[in-house]
Amino acid sequence: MAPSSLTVHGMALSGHTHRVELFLHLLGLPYRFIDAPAPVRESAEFQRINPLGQIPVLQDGELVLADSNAILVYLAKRYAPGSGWLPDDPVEAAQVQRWLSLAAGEIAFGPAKARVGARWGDTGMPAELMHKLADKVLGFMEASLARQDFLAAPEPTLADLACYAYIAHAPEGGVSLAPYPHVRSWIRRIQALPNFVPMPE
Ligand SMILES: N[C@@H](CCC(=O)N[C@@H](CS)C(=O)NCC(=O)O)C(=O)O
Repeated sequence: MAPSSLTVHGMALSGHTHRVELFLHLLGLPYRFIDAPAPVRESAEFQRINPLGQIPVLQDGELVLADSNAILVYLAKRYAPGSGWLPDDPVEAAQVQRWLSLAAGEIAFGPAKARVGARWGDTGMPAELMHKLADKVLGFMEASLARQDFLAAPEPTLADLACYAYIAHAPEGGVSLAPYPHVRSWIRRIQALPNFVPMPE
């Protein structure tokens, strides 16, 4: 199905935004990007499209959809139905959901928050907790990627896209990837996908 007109509200240094832009690039879907820094997100106009005041938000014609992982699911179902991005196999589908939950939980509050703390200042979370979450999720990722090339299935899925940016950029938050060789190989495999776009350093 051809897109009506896709718009992403986001920020270039947001890993949540990056996963959406990455998937749009991998699918070859053109879109308009609207920058939404804090003053924009706090405006009444923006809060009409996402009352939580968060980016990313996708607009597709009349549809307005917030939450990066929800947007990935929508794009897969709408523009890549039946593809491996969101597998039908019950176990693989469950594994994708597990990693989407980790992306919204341990990864968001671990390595992603540690990066925010290092780059932009106080996160309101103790550094020790962020690093503990990062170690926990990276250890689990390392064990999973020792068994197969991608997180949820033998081929890349939404799970890999949702987890990529904040793991690849974890060193910006003082989280070293040196102890995780399988994670580092996985990062290179994602970067080798056709039409991959990086998140700026
Ligand atoms: N669950 C949301 C989280 C998005 C999120 O935390 N976005 C950050 C930027 S990376 C944001 O908008 N923060 C502003 C705020 O929470 O007020 C998603 O996956 O889209």
